[in-house]
Amino acid sequence: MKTALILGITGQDGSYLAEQLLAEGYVVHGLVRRASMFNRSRIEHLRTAPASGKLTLHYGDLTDVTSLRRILEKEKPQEIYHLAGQSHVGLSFEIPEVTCQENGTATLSLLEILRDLGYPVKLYHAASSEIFGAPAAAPQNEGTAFNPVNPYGCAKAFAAQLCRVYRNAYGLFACNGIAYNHESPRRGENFVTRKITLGAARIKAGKQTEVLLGNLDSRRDWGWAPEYVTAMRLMLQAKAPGDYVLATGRACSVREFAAAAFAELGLELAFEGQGPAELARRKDTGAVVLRINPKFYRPVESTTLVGDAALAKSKLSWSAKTIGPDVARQMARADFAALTP
Ligand code: G4F
Repeated sequence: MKTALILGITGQDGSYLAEQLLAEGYVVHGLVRRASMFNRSRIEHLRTAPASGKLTLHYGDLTDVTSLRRILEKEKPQEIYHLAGQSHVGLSFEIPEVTCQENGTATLSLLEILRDLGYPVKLYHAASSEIFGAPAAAPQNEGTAFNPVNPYGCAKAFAAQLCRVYRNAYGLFACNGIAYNHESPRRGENFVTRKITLGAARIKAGKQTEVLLGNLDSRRDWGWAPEYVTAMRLMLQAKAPGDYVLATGRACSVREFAAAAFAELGLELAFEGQGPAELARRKDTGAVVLRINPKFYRPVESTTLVGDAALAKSKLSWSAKTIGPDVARQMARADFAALTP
């Protein structure tokens, strides 16, 4: 029986990964930050499920090296999935130091613990397409040069490169999953996809009147989170450690994503900036207006982020199945279903 430790188990990816590992028969340990309010809604169902005896949560923090070391020495997981840290790119401009401590320095501390651990362990590190930032070419693959354009991307690039260093210098089985955006109904509500699908669902249910967004022309390679966590597990079952791009290979704009989500719920959508005459005409038909608020713009936007996951396909037999507008439709349906008894 394998034992895994998930850092970031209460997040979107951590919760799906815990489900998949428990279904595979793993014993799963998760690190949970102590907070005055419980933040375990995404894994609550696992704590009452038949396999709940195989799930143990530990209070701890990535930045608390001693407690992390203690948990590792006691539980001796063969696989560690490092998914924790401040993951909002826009917010990383506001809190760059916390972002770099949690995503950068804390990863280095973890690597240092693993270097000294007296038994073999495999590490999955959640790197990100944001390490490429403003890449010279699209699509990007594992050989594309790092060129981050925000504090979050800088921290992830630092941590991803250190995983490579520890792999080469100390033979650590460390893998970087260079994941592009991956979404689901468990996505945090301040990421653009969830903001859109939850907004559409609430408008449909008469609980909200408009959605305020930033850059509608921004394009992202959006996939389906449960598929991406499968790739994380597969990476640690491979014979040798490596880095893998996880992506759909297709990008769509925020505007297109929103159009798909709203259409799925039978709502007509008008975009601010469509021109006054067109906007007035659409409003007359009862269309919902999607408004722009400059506060959601970023000082610098990442560009042309679209991934080539050919290596994951050939080495892990993994490919993304759910792509951009389909992700939007599934999320919108799930959000509306959750609002309507
Ligand atoms: O949903 P987002 O905040 O995701 P972003 O910045 O691409 O980052 C996500 O994916 C990365 C790659 O996998 C991860 F590393 C990272 O941790 C995170 O999971 O924004 C997507 C796009 C951006 O271009 C943003 O400018 O949507 C644009 N956008 C437009 N209006 C907005 C909004 N983003 C947010 N969060 N909120 C808006 O109102």
